[in-house]
Amino acid sequence: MSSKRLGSIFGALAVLVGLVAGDLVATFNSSWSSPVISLGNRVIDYVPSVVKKYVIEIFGLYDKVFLVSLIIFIVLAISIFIGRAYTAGQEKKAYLTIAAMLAASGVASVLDAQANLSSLAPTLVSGVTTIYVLRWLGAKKKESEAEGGSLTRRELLKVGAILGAVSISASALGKALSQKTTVAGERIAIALPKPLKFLAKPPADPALKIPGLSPFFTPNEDFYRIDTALSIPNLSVDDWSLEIVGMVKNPLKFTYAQLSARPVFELDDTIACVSNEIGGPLVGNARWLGVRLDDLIREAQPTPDADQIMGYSYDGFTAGFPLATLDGRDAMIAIGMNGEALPAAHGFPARIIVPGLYGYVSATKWLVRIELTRFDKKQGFWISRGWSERAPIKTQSRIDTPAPGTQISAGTVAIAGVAWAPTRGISKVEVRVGRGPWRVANLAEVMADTTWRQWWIDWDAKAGDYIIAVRATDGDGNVQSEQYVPIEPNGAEGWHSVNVRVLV
Ligand SMILES: Nc1nc2c(c(=O)[nH]1)N[C@H]1C(S)=C(S)[C@@H](COP(=O)(O)O)O[C@H]1N2
Ligand SMILES: [Mo]
Repeated sequence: MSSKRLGSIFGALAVLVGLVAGDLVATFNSSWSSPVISLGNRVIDYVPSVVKKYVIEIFGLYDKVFLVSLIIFIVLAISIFIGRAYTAGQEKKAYLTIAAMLAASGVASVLDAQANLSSLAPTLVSGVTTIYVLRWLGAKKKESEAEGGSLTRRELLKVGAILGAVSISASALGKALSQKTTVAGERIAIALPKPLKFLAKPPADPALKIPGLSPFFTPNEDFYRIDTALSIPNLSVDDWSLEIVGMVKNPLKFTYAQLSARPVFELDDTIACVSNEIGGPLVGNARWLGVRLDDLIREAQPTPDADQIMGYSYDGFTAGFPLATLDGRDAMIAIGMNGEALPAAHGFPARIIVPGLYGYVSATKWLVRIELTRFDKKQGFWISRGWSERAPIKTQSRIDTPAPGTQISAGTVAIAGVAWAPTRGISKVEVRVGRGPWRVANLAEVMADTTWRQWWIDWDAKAGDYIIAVRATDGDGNVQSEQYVPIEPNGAEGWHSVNVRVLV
């Protein structure tokens, strides 16, 4: 085998085993992260302002995997370089490159939100392991050469198998350890406090009769997830606390037990992401359980010049909204979602929910601190990245069924979907098929203006190709406008439409 090739394999093996070792060590302490995750976190911090247009691609549901893969790919490319240098006898070059990688990873690690100096541990372990494995491989090679031959394919396979087995067991051990230390079990065991008054059960859900229509309550496992977290924060209620600080006369601090011992109430509220495209899936409705935010803020006694409420996540994310938003609406610190403790992905153990505001300016998950401050002093995470400082949810409507591009057979077809405009409510939804007239759709009964409203209409479909469009009117009488406006900087506008083919 050529020395170059051998070098590539040595480098890749050494760095891979090093990374696995770093990952394993990262599970030992909640303020430590795997080097790859820390590097990814820094990409998320700094890249969006440069490639603003692609933010949703970066933070969307699937592309975190892409980001992590990209980092691993780059690291592997560098590791091949390291291995080749080492086997070519340029040990200094190899060590310097390793040192540079460690420096990058070390800097990335100490910049994590909960990091301290000890957070360098995974990086150091990765580095030491990499160097150790590289030297071990180098020694094996020399051994074979001293015996007059060179490392055979067979020997190399053996070496690779040993390292593979070590890595696989180490990462399995890491998984087992991190599962043991996750709060999954603790979350299930939590008995949520009872509200003074339970909200009534909503009227019969039309989605039961209309296939394809979104159910009124989005099940937690289907609820959209958007955040900048590469690994979901794993917070135990035993260590968790929430402080209310900043421009207040009476700073407050609550443990989980103290917070959930306060009066709690239920709220049916639809939350939406500003990055939701027309007709997109980044919106959901839930029955939230929580503590009134206005009561807490009043108790903290904001100073007269405070004008912004900033939520801080455990992982460093921030979102701020006007103090004046607390105009009597049911903003809350939520601890429950659809009858369960908040799922880990949705902010366990506590998050903010403010009816009528997009998530990026309000809905801080893994909430640990609320700061009263001023807009001219502090900006939330997305504001310096080009998104609007104030962002009420715009009136939107979506066709759930028929799905775009489907072929349906002629006859009576249900056209149905959801429309939302929290906190204004929805007063009318109209549907247009082809060049036909706007027809007023049936609206599900709802109990609050903070939720979406399901709508449906029967269509006597005849053979042909059609474009179906929908528009909603909010509770203030404003009709959703046709003019397309992109999601940046404060939410998309325009009508949702789908094309369908009706067959005879
Ligand atoms: N800690 C934290 N909270 C966050 C975010 C985040 O990136 N980190 N994203 C916000 C955004 S942009 C949205 S749209 C909502 C989404 O909430 P969900 O994931 O529960 O649907 O959470 C908000 N809260
Ligand atoms: Mo969002």
